[in-house]
Parts: sequence; C-alpha cells; structure tokens
Amino acid sequence: MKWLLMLFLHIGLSAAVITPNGSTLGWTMDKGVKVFQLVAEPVERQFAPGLIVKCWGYNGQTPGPTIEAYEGDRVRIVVTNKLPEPTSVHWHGILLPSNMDGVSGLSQKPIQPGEQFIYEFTLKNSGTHMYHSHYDEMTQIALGMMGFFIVHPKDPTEEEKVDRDFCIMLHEWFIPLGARTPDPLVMLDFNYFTFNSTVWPATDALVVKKGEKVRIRLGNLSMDSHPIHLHGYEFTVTAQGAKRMKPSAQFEAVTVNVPVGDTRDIEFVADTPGDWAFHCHKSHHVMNGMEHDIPNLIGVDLSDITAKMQKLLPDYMAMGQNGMGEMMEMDMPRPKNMLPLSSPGPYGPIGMGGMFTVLKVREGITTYTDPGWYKP
Ligand SMILES: [Cu+2]
Repeated sequence: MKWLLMLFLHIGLSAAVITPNGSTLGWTMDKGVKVFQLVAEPVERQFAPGLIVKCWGYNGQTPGPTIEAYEGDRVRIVVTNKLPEPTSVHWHGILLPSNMDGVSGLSQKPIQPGEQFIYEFTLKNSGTHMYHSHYDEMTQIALGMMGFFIVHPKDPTEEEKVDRDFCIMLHEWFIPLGARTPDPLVMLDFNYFTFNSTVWPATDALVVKKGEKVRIRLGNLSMDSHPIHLHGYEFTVTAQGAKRMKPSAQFEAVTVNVPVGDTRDIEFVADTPGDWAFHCHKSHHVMNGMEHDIPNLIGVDLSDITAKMQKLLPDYMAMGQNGMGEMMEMDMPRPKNMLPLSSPGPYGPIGMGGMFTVLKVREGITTYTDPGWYKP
C-alpha cells in the first residue's frame, strides 16, 4: 500500500515517459529496492509492414523497454542472457560504483549464455540516460541492444514539468536488399535509419493537444550524428546528455544535432495545430532500403539504350534521367522483405521514410490515438 501511494505520488510529480513503438519496463519492490528484469535475446522486429528484421534486443524488443525511475531510488536490474554469446549491460550516463558499470573485462566478467548478472545501485543523477551492451559492442549494438534509462528529478521545478514526454532512440542498419539480418560489419554505408527501430510509415505519430508542453528526448548509439529537425516550431534544447542545463545555458533551435553516444532533450509549447514533420535532416537518413551502388543517370539521354535493352528485356524501363521522383510515384516490383520508396500522404506520396515521423498537434482532442491527417 505504501509503495502504491509512493508510485501515485511519483506519477503526480511528472508525466510518464512515452516510448513510441515501444514500452516501459515494469518493476516490483523488494525491501525498498525497485527490481527490474531485463532479458538479452534475439528478437524479430517489424521496421514497417513488409520488412521483418532479425535483431538482438531486450525483452523481445529493440530498443529494449524504457527503464524509468527517480533520483534517490535504489534499483536492482537482473540481466538474463539468452543470446548465443556473452553480454553485459552498461548504464550510459548514470553515476554508479565502478563494478556496476557493465564493461565486460574491465568492470565485470561477461555474462555467459544462460547466466544472470545482478546490477544494483542508487540513482544519483536525473536525466535522459541510456543502457546498451558492452560486450562485442560492434555486433550487439549494431543489432539493436540498447534502450533508454530515464531518471526523473526527485523534486522537479515548474520549468521541468511537461504534459507529454517522448523518448526516441536513433539507429542505423545495413540490411542487404531482400535479407533479414543486419550486417554489423558495415561502418558507414547504412540503408535503414530508424526511430525506436521503426521506419516511416510505421513510426508512431507524436500526438499532442494544442497548448501542451512537450519534451522529446533523443538518444543516439549509432555510427553517425543525426541533425533532427522539427517543422513549425522553435524548440528549446534543455539537456545535452548530462543533467538539465541551467536556464541561462538552454538555447532555441529548429534542428538539434544528436551526436553519437549522447542524448538531447528538446521542449516546446505546442501552440500551433497541424501535421509537422519531425525527421533527420541528412537526406539519406529519410530513405528506406537505400541502395548506393547504382549508376547516376541524371541528365543522361537513355532513349537509344532503352530501345536496345527492350530487345533483350521487353519490360525494361529506363529511369532516373530526370531525377528519382518517378520511382517514388509508382509502386515498382521489388525483392521480398523490402519497403516501397514512398507511402501515401494526404496530398500524394510522401517520399520520406526512415527517421521520419509526424508531430500531430490538435485542438479539442480527447484521446491521444492518431487523429488522421490535419485538415487546415
Ligand atoms: Cu540521420
């Protein structure tokens, strides 16, 4: 009963964090300690209908479920390894004793397949933190072994309180066309870019009521920085990895670059209704199934080649000489387990996929279910 009351009080202090296309990890109490169970295991993830990816993650998901707690909480995280190789979990950004830091070989022995390791520490610093594998990092992080660890301040100020609090993990993958398993050996030339291991059109819209104060927490454990841009608003960058910045250090922006191995919090009051694009501004990062090894035909006269090719392949169609938009306009045949190049929007195909979602600000809504397209 006492813990129920404390939970109620905590929920009253600030909005629970929403993980779009994801979930929050439940916990139990054991003599004043919040106990979480994390299972490291292979998972199948649908990035969008038509694309199933064989990933590794936690509790059947990638990113793993969001861990949410409060400054001062004592937490115990029981990690069970159901992977085919050892693992360990690092609590990225959290101040804790060295032997709880989760670095295989440095701060602990790796957790062998079938074994458990118990992490236990007291949360000293609030903020947008992360957790991720720290064994065979190249493979395990590339395959999706990461999640958020949100530590709320014990006594939030008025300035810190928000109505809608989202967290989005940025990641990038190389999945050979038609294949299911991402290739962790690829270092630069990725072809899928995800928000919480999902691509548009499957990324959940961020639905808010007009006038609400919104926070979006962004985390990046990929190999590239991601300049995330919001249309329609100037937002305030309130945290850069570590604790919330002093008001004098916060700054307004329309794009926030999220570097590798770090988090950013942005906040704004949703005062302008509409459907507002929210996406990475590296133009290849809003493509699904980007193939980089094709010749550039822009400006090339292909009329002669088309006639010759059609003698060999009657269905041959030359494309790309006038830009790539025509490929986006039509649903062409493609290999299995590959997404189309566009998705339907209210005014025609939306050519962006990948790291893309829509902030839907609406007046007069009573639930946060997707309200459909905005009618101006
Ligand atoms: Cu990007």
